[in-house]
Amino acid sequence: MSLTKNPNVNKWVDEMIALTKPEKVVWIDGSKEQLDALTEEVCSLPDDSHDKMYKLNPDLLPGCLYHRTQPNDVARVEDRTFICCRNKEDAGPTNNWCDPQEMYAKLTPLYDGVMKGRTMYVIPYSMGPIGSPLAKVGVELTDSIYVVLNMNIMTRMGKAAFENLGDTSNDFVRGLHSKADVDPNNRYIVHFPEDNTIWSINSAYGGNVLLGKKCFALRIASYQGKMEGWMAEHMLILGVKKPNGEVTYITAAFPSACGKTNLAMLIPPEGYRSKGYEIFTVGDDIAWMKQGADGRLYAINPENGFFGVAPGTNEKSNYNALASTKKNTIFTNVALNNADNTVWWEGLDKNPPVDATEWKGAKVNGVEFTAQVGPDGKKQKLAHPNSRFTAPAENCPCISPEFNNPNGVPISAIIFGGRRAKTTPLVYQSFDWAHGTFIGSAVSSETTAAATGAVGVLRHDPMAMKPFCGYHMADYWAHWLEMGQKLGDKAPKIFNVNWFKQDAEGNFIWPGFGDNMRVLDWIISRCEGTVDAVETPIGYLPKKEDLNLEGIEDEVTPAILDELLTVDTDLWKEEVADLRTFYKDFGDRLPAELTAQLDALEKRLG
Ligand code: GTP
Ligand code: SPV
Ligand code: MN
Repeated sequence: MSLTKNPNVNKWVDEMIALTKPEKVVWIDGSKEQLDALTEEVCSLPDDSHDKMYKLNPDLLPGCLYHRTQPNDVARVEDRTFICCRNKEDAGPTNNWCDPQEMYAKLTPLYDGVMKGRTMYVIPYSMGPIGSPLAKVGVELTDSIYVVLNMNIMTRMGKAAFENLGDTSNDFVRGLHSKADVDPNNRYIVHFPEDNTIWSINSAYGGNVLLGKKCFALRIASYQGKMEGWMAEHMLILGVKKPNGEVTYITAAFPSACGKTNLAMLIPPEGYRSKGYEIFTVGDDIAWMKQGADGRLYAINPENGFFGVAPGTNEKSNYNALASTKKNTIFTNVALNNADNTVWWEGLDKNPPVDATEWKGAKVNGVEFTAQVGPDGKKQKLAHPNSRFTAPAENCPCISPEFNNPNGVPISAIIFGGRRAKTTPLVYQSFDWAHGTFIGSAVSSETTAAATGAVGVLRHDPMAMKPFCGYHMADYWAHWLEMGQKLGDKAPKIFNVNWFKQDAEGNFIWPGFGDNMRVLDWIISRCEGTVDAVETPIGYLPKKEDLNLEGIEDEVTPAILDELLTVDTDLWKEEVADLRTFYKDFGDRLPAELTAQLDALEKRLG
C-alpha cells in the first residue's frame, strides 16, 4: 500500500507499475523488520543466483553482507550514460545525447513487462538531512533487493522522506531501475533533467543503479543547481580542527578513485596530532553548496554513507574508512576469506587468504592465485580493482558533529586535483575565483577502474565532473563564474593539488595520505592570510620553508621538494596548447572569461 497521499508520486508509480508489470509492489518504509526480512530473503537465494548476497562473520563483521555482481557489470559505463534534454546543444560535447522522446520510445519496450514475476520496491529517500532546506527527495523504483539495502546505507531512506515532500509537491526525482537481464548490450543509464527523471536498465552495479548518488545528486542536481542558483559537485567535505579549537571547512574535487575518501578521513601526522589538529569528515564524494544568509558558501553532504574503493584501504592508508566497514556494511566484488567468512582485497594486508573466493566466485588458493600472471600479463587479483564497500557514515570514527546540520558547513577553500605524473605541482593557489574556475576547467587526470575502459589514460576531467555534469559543460563553467560574482569577497579560495607526481621510474614522489595534512595546513594559512607565497605564471606556490616537512625530511629531500614545487615552463606551454584544443569543443558557449584566463596564462609563461 502506498506510503503517501501525494498524487504526483502515486500517479507516477502507477504508470511505472503498468509499464513494468511486477507481480508484487512493496513500499519501503525503512523499518528494521522490513530490512531484516529482505536481508533474509536475498541471503537465502540459491548460490547460482546473480542476486545472491551472503552474511559475513557475525562476530567479526556484524550486520555485514557480501555480494558479487556479474563480471561484465563492475563499474560505471560512461559510453552508455545519456543526458536527454530537448536541445542537443544543451547537453554539450562531454555528454552522450539523445532526444528525450526518442529515448523514451527506445527504452519503453525494454521496460515493458520487465518485472513480471518479480517484486517492485518503491524507495522514498532524501538526499541531505531530513528537513534541511538544501535537501531534496527522490523515489527509486527497483526490482533489486541489493539496491534497497544499499540505498538504506547511502541515503535517508523510508517514510520520513515523504514527510519532507508533503502531500502536494511535485519536486521529487523519479528514478526507475530494473536489473532486467543485466545484458550489457542493452544497458542504459539515462537522465531526463527537464523531467526530473532517471531510467536505468540492465545493470546491477553501484553508480549505475543507486540512483540517488551519481544520477540524482550529481547529474540531475547539477542541472537543478544551475536553474536554482546553487552547486552540485563531485567533492569531499572535511573540517580541520586547529589547536585553538576553530574548524575550517574545505571541499575537494578529485576524479573517481583519485583520493577523495582518503583525504576526507585523513589522520594527521604525529607532529600535528600532538598539537591538537584533527580532521572531521562531512562527506567523501558529493557536496551540494549554496550561498548562506551571511553571504558565505555552505555545503551539505547529500549522502548518508560511503560507497568507497576497497583496494588499497588498510589500517595505515585509511584507518577511518576501514573502521567504518566493521559493521552494517555491504561489500561488493571483494574477495572472501573462507576460513573465517571475512573479506579481503589487495592492499588490505600482505597476506591473501589461502582458502579464498575471488571476486568472480571461483574458490582458489589465494596465495598461489595472486602470485600468478593472468591473461592480461599482470598479477591476478582476488578483488576487483573497483570493488567497493557501502558503509554507514555514522560508523566513521571521525564523522563531523556537523554531519546532520541542515544548514551545512561554511566553506573556506575549494581544492581541485587529479592524477598527474608530470606538470602539475604538489599545490598551488589561484589568483582569484575566476582564475580558480579556469584551473578547475583545466583539470586532467589519468583514468581509473571506477569506469569501464582503459586505465591510466590522461583525459580532461573538468572539476572532476566530466562523467557527472548533467548539462553543457561550458554553461556549467559560466555558472561557476556567476557563483563567484555572487559570493564576491566571501568566496572560498581556490587551490589545485597533485598527490601523484612521479619520478622517472614511476614511483610517487610525495608520500600522500596522512601527510597531505601538510598541504592542507598551507592552504588554511593562505586562507587566513598568515603565510606568504611565491607568485608564478600558474598561480601562488608555497615558499619551500613554509611547507612543514618535520618527520619526513628523509623521504622528501630538498631535491624532491624542488621537483614537487617546480613550474616547468615548457610542459606548461604544452598544457596551454592542449587546453586551447580542448576549449575548441565548447564553441561559442565557452565563457570569454576562460579564454581570457588561458591567454593570460600563455602570456605569463612568456
Ligand atoms: P570515488 O569513490 O571513485 O569517487 O573515488 P575517491 O576519489 O574517493 O578515491 P579514493 O579516496 O577511494 O582513492 C582511490 C585510490 O587512490 C586508492 O587506491 C588510494 O590508495 C589512492 N590514494 C588516495 N590518496 C592517495 C595519496 O595521497 N597518494 C597516493 N599515492 N595514492 C592515494
Ligand atoms: C565514482 O566513480 O566516482 C564513484 C563510484 O564514486 S560510483 O558510485 O560507482 O560511480
Ligand atoms: Mn565519486
